[in-house]
Amino acid sequence: FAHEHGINKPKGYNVSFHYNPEMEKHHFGMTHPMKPWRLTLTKSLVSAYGMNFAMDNYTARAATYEELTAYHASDYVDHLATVAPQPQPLDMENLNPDLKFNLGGSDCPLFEGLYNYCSLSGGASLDAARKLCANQSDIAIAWGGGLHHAKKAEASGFCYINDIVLAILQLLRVHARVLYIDIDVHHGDGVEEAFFSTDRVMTVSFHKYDPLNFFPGTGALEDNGPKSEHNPGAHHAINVPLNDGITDEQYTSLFENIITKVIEKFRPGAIALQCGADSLAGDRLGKFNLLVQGHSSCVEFCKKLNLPLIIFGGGGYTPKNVARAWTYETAIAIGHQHHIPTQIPIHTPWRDRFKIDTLLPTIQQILGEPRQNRNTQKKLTEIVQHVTEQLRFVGA
Ligand code: VJV
Ligand code: CA
Ligand code: ZN
Repeated sequence: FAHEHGINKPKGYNVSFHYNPEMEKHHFGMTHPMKPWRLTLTKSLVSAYGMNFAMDNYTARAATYEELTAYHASDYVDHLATVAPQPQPLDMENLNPDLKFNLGGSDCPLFEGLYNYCSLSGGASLDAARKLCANQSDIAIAWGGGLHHAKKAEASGFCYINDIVLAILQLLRVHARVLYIDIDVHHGDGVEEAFFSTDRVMTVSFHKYDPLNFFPGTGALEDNGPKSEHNPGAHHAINVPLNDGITDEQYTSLFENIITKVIEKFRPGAIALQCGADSLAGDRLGKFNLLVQGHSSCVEFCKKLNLPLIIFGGGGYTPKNVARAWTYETAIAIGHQHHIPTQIPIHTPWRDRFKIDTLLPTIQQILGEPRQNRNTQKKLTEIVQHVTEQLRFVGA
């Protein structure tokens, strides 16, 4: 069998895939939008395409207590490790939230096996980061990570442990500067906050911004890091606030324009890319008009920069769309995107869950009618102008 003899795996370019099937066994609650099962659907589609033969596949281990406390407060991690799971709430309102760490409310419920789930997500991202550090992977993929809202001592927005921060801390051991890019529809506030005071990490988040109506309400264009000129982190947070309905064309051009300028000035040694799939059209929480093509063009662009690249998952609340995007992005990582059939393989487990039998559905297939685009060209030009001005303060 050609596959099993590694004939499909090009020598000299390594992609590693870090995944643990135990993650899917955890449930946030019946109607909670976060479904760990989307990781199983993704893995099943990646395997159905045979992509596993072109990558190094690792069963991710759980992160240790010491690894988690490299960023998180030990009293918070202790609490996560020992707190009793609460009975699944019957409705959205929860009467007894543990206010100390923002645990136990409807966004961040205390479900069975929570600590295991958090450690597995952290372990996958740490393994991925270490493969890059050791020069054993050119691209390392951890779809179970990307939980960008978690704070040092607080859960937030479906996130408990910030696996991205843990992974970037590893990358900083061997790279002077790391660029963090976040295409989840939500603001990457937890990662921004963790590296607020350093000039060794630049964070760039693209997100829907509507402070009163959309979570987490931060990430305005003008928020670029500490205002004090004496703080090295000043100007090292870039925020790209967007409105509903943005299209592939607008998003791709904005992304390439901004990231090109950022790379030129910041000159990172490695890139960490959070690929939250809730920025896709048809997401349960997000309201953009992005297709798999537009979303994945960000991955393709980052790959072409030829820097060590770690890719995380993140949000994504319509599992079939999440699996399509993350599968296509896996194909980009291994360079198979132009060679794979767009029709979902007949032998794909849970094939019927995809409803539409193509990997690259059109906006009409997904939504019928696209969402109204509330992004004007004028606003997007203003954003690029502001970012360009911020970057004048960055670099030698
Ligand atoms: O908007 C919020 C916070 C509230 C309080 C809690 N209620 C339920 C909603 C309003 C102010 N939270 C956001 C959190 C989004 C997290 C996104 C995470 C990521 O994609 O960036 C990275 C993984 C929010 N939006 C929608 C919901 N929460 C939501 C939560 C539910 C729910 C329906 C919607 C929780 C439980 C149930 N339904 C049953
Ligand atoms: Ca984002
Ligand atoms: Zn999100």
